[in-house]
Amino acid sequence: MRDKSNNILLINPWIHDFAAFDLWAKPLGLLYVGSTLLQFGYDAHLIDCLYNYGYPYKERKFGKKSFYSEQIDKPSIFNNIPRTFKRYGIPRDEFRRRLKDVSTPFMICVTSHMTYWYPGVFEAIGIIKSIFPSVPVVLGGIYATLCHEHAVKNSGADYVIEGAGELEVLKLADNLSGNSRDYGIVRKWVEDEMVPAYELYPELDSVSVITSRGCPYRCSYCASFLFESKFTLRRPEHIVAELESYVKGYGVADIAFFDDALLMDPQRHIIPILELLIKKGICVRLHTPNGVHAKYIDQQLARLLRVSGFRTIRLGFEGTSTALQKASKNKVSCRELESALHHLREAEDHRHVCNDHNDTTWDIGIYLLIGMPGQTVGEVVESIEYINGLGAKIKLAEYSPVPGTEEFRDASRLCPEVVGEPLMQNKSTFATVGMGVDYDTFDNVKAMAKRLNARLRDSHINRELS
Ligand code: B12
Repeated sequence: MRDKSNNILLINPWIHDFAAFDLWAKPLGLLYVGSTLLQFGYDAHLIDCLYNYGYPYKERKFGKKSFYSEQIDKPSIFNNIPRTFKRYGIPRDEFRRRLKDVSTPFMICVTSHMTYWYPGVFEAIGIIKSIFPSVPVVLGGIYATLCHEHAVKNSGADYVIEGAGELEVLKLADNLSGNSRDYGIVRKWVEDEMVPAYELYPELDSVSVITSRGCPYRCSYCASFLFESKFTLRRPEHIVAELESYVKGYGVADIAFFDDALLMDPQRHIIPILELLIKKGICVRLHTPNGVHAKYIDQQLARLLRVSGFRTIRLGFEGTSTALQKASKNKVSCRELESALHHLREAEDHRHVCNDHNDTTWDIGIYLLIGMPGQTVGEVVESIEYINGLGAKIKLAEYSPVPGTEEFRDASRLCPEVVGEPLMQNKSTFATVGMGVDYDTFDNVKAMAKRLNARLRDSHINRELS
């Protein structure tokens, strides 16, 4: 064993973007990496630039938050976008102060999320290097995986690791510190026992969780398969024990599921999870900020979602165009969407497990992907009107071209810059330059959806009052 520092520093960097909201987001990948390091003998310390650490933020519905933010200069490539650009997260000086407060680590792990958020990653690495010039910096996560070469060339990290990082980081830490061990044991623990290292936060009012890895679907616009080629489900008892520990141990009020396919194989997975949550009387608001598959929502599942305490449900929908439905390998048809909505509405009369809560509303919205290559404005408008006609809330999701996906090829033909410059993969940017549709048109489409949602809200309120 080494006699030097045993400390590893974990960093969740800032977001640089036009907009960012905290949908109960925690850097899950980094927390899993941290959990592995802690389990196998290292000390870990976390600086999460997106945690508020006492800085002001606005509270939104169901514990959602706005991040603390400061306006910064736009990268020049965004000059034609008439919106302000911000650094979301703690001030730079706070980050510096926190780095100086930790005892010198022997390795620093930095995570990354959206590919187009790399400037926040680079900024963090630059500051880290100015304070700890000789400590190796390891970069992993979504950007590091999807834009590996870009990260190797430009990030300033000493190591850039692709894909799942638990084992790789432990091997590297062992290597740097002269340790050796049986990685079969580690692999087994990662598969069966691991939970994210939430103990690294001073306090928590919400957490995000993942109950499965990978995705059995191969949607043409999604890169999930590049992170995990296999779809694996965790054991329901293990998941419920984890959720219970957050509610009882930290007193969290909100839990968000970050799975790619939460409802897949319902009889084996989500149904036993929800039944167990209900049986144990665990009272917490549950959310799926990531869209779920409407086709699995039948009467039984809708009631269980309701009774177990789900408050935010987002259904993924590729639009009314059959060509786009095909691009998602027919993940959801109009008929399936209508049927799911029907069951969810019918389930609304059921009380959920926290009967002491006065506010029992649930927030159901339908994600509609806009700005896909080949998608026309007419198709988008038709889909918006269709969703509104179903009496459902429209949540527009602007398309981000994701490297490694089938759709990326088409996107790069329309806008070659997306290949070499990840900033051009920003969902806001693409709407402006990529598809030959101008920014105003997208703004008008967004305004239309907003208007229809407002009208729908008013009609619900009127119905409740009458
Ligand atoms: C949950 C999720 C969200 C959540 C939360 C996001 C967040 N801020 O955390 C919500 C719903 C908010 C969201 C929103 C969006 N998302 Co999203 N999301 C995901 C999803 C499904 C899971 C991410 C996750 O938490 N995985 C679980 C953890 C455990 O995995 P992980 O973070 O990858 O960590 C592992 C490794 O990466 C690695 N690792 C991580 N950190 C580190 C650090 C070190 C040092 C090392 C060595 C390794 C390492 O090890 C970890 C453990 O194995 C991914 C798909 C996917 N499967 O990755 C898409 C994904 C990231 N999202 C994507 C997209 C397109 C979007 C949206 C643009 C969709 C839209 N149009 O609105 C928005 C963008 C939001 C914004 N403000 O710009 C794209 C990426 C786009 C891009 N260009 O980067 C993905 C890849 C899906 C896709 N379409 O391919 N998303």
